[in-house]
Amino acid sequence: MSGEIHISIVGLPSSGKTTFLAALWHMVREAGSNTALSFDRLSQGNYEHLNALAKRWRSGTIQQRTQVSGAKAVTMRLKDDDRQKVEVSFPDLPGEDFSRMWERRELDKGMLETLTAPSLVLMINGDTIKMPARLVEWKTLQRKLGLVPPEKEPIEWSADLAPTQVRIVDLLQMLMSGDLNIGGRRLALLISAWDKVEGEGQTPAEILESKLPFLSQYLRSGRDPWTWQVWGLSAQGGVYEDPEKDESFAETDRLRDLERPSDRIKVVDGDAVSSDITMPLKWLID
Ligand SMILES: Nc1nc2c(ncn2[C@@H]2O[C@H](COP(=O)(O)OP(=O)(O)OP(=O)(O)O)[C@@H](O)[C@H]2O)c(=O)[nH]1
Ligand SMILES: [Mg+2]
Repeated sequence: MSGEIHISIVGLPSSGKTTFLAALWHMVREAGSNTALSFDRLSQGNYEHLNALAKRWRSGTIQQRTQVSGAKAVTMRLKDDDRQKVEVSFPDLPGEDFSRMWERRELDKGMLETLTAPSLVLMINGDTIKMPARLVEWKTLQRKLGLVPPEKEPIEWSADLAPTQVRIVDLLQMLMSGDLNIGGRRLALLISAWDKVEGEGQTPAEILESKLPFLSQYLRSGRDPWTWQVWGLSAQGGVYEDPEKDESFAETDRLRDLERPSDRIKVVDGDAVSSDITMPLKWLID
């Protein structure tokens, strides 16, 4: 590996993209941290944005929603153990862009470069997976709870009622067709907010299988040439506080009390757990 590598981070709104970048930048800059990819040197560019994200992350404050007009490309110069250098650029895009792509079948020309990157990080927030409700069960439950008046109007279909995995599979198929089809690509699937799902005692592959069976089947079927792997990622280690809601949690205090901020991070690969948030990136560019 050498030169410049474009890695794009894709994911629906609030899937954890900006938090991932914040934790990554903090960790490669933290004194004494030991990661598969490490910080090489500053190159020309604007690090203010990354520094601001990392500062916010360290303080235990949730990231602001990325604004449609506020998309920023960030570039990091990293190196691996063999001192091979790589310049990784990640556009920090708002999830709304991906939602819009799905809902309106529109492709913003400005997103073309992002969407044709040979390596993708796909984030899915493990805490907010919208599961497909079996209609029959749903109806029965509603009736039992007395929520359905006898002759109620059917609820009109709207895009935001669609299950997470339906949107994701469709996005992945769009990435493999038409102008976006550049052939085989690598996909690192990160199930974020892992601290919220780990209590279920399942591996990331098992969560994929049980909570996102349609996505799992799509990827395993090999219908589209993805080389993929799944990780669990807790980029915060737990809940962070929203200053707009005046939140203050004991859990966040505990995270702030850890000796090194990077001790908050958990990257889960099968049964193996580490705090090396660069592992999925290392896999992507190897
Ligand atoms: N518990 C927990 N929550 C997390 C973690 N990582 C992200 N979140 C939460 O997920 C929400 C969304 O995170 P963001 O990083 O802003 O998501 P995004 O994909 O950049 O969202 P947009 O900019 O709107 O597209 C926030 O409320 C975070 O606190 C984590 O490791 N643990
Ligand atoms: Mg964001």
